[in-house]
Amino acid sequence: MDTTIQKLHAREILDSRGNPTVEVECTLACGTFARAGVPSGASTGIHEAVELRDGDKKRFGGKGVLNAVANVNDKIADKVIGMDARNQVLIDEAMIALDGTPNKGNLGANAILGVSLAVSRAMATATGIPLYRYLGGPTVHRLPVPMMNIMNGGVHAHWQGADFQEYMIAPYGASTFRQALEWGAEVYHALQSVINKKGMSVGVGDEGGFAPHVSSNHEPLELIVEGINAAGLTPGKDVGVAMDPASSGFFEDGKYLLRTENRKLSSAEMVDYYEKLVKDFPVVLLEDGMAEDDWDGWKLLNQRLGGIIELVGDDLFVTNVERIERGIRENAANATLIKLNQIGTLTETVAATRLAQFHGWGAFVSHRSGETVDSFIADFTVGLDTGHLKTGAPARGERVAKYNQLMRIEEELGSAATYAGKDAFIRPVRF
Ligand code: 2PG
Ligand code: MG
Repeated sequence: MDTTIQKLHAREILDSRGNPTVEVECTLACGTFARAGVPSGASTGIHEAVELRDGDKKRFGGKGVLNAVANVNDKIADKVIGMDARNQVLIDEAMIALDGTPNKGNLGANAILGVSLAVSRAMATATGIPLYRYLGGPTVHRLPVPMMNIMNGGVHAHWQGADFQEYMIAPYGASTFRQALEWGAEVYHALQSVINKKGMSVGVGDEGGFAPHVSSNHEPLELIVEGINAAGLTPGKDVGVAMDPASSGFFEDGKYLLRTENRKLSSAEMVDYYEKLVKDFPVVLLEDGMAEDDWDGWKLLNQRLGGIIELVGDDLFVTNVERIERGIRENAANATLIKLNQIGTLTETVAATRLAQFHGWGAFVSHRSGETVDSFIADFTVGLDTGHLKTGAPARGERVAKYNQLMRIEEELGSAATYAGKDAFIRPVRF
């Protein structure tokens, strides 16, 4: 079978927010064809790889990606066509070298990632091996806990809801992935009724979670606990909760600014705030509790809560091995978020995931707030056996595309499939 890359073609498509993004198609000499879509964040960390946007205000308010598309169709195609799709690492390295910057600012991480993912999917398709198995090998069999974001705030709700960006449910008490998803959808709908009955808005944010006006950042947790109970499940036992405050977004002049509560907190006070939430609610995971460069705040948070719950760095680590290494050295967290487009190639994303796993850290795979229907991260999560992922509410096509793919994988694995459940989390002390 000839797996030489014969053709690469990129185009501009729309993402789930109606903004342009990159889609790449790859054709191999044997005739195999595959396509990949690139996601896009809103609460992007300042240390992330560069998402190349045209800046031409006459198109999409400057958000066009025609330059990134041209970079694939011209420069990257020139380099990569003729290479063997078996050599993922060499292909990714060739693109990194061609870009020549530390942050992919030249070609754009959105251009590079589209090619990286399309090539690996083409190779998996050519071999007839499902993508999750191509990525993970013959022994993969564990389905992740779907961390469903059912209440949205922060920038994902245009600062109309809570200051905290994401409130997730973790149905770790289920016995299969399918059951976990069923519970999640039931809680989502029960929460909708709870919110509706209170006369609050049931409009949703960018990731499909409800985004009503609230007067504090613990109110969403109260509503969610009510929703879990209303769905006939037990908070803490069947379903836990998790949060991504995305606190870099409300860190100003060295203080955490909670607009809904009219309060400004120091790092130490913010840690106290989280400690109380963890005491009052069945929280199992907290992502980006502290801001992207507040290393001292992170260390304090990890001292206080790192032995009880999973503390995930997103903007802090940006899927970058150098930043994760520093986090491990300085004991600043116990888990890292994993987002393919924060770093820009499959090879580097796998390296970041493995680094965390080798050190006993959690690796929590994530979608972006701007998504396509590409479900690559579903296969990636099973292949790399990360035990948990977040990909939004159990609603909206671009979010359920990933959850539905995981149900297909579970079905295909049949009796070999297991569900990560409580083992998904790095600090099971809570349970
Ligand atoms: C996050 C993500 C995904 P965004 O902060 O974790 O939920 O948001 O894609 O906007 O960075
Ligand atoms: Mg985050």
